[in-house]
Amino acid sequence: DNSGDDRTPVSVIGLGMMGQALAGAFVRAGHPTTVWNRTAGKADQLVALGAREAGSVAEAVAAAPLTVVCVLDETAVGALVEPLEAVVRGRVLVNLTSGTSQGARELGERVERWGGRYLDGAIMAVPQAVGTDEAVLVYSGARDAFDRHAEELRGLGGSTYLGADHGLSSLFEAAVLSLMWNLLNGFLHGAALLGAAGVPATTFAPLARTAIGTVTGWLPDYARQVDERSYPPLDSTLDTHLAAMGNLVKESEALGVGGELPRFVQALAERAAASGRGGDGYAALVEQFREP
Ligand code: FVH
Repeated sequence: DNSGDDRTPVSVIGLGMMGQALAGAFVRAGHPTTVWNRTAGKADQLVALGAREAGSVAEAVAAAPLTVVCVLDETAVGALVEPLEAVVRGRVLVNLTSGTSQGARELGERVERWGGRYLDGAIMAVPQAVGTDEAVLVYSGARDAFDRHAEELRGLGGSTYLGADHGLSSLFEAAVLSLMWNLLNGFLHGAALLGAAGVPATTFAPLARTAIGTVTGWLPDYARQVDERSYPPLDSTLDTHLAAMGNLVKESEALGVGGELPRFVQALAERAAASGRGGDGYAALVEQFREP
């Protein structure tokens, strides 16, 4: 039954691309939904679908036991939350804005000092995926608030509770973004190399997908080695990788393709080898990140 009669009212602060998608998912799931955005006009479509537009952030928060905030950055969140001391008591604030773990902890401390419950979260999905199982959302902070609103949050996508530390969601988001950017940079560097020889990126893409799949399969063993801080070579040694890294640097230079990325990778491996890890497996490079 999506009539809205028995559904928990929710509020959404921030109606950028992501906020619109979040509010839209709540409206479609039948939740009486109150929305607010700094700039007027962005609520119109949602209002046409049945949402109510609040005149202020405080009015929006007061309208529901659960408020989701999704704006540009944590500085904007800090300013929006400032006047909420009087209304947040007994309510749950979920912040899905990208930020830092320290910022999340400070905001959590502030909201809970005011008598509210705070969940920090991260969305690992594009707006189009919100409301489907393809969207991955993670939350950290007040467990009771996560449990109380599990059904509402589940309506936004697959939801995972990470732990009581408010900072965990931001840390997971940072780790996933690091992974994605490094993966994409590797693909784009490879595409530039092949492009210099006239090979289109579309020809490279299928092989790149296979290589990413192969690396994905290595992750469980690498993760175990990282946790155990022990790196016996599983496939090849760092010294073998180092030789091939030299080829990548040479190819990049010969073809006039930016060499910063391969030189950085080579420098990490050289440092590891110089510290006596040349006979270890690739996962030993984690020590170069742990102790830069
Ligand atoms: N879009 C995506 O794919 C992702 C994926 C995963 C993580 N995010 C994060 O979500 C946050 C919002 O992103 P967004 O895509 O909705 O961003 P915009 O479309 O640019 O909308 C930004 C909204 O923030 C409002 N805003 C900005 N500054 C302030 C402020 N000082 N006070 C109040 N509101 C502010 C802005 O309002 P307006 O410009 O319309 O008045 C928009 O509503 C972000 O953290 C992503 O990293 C997105």
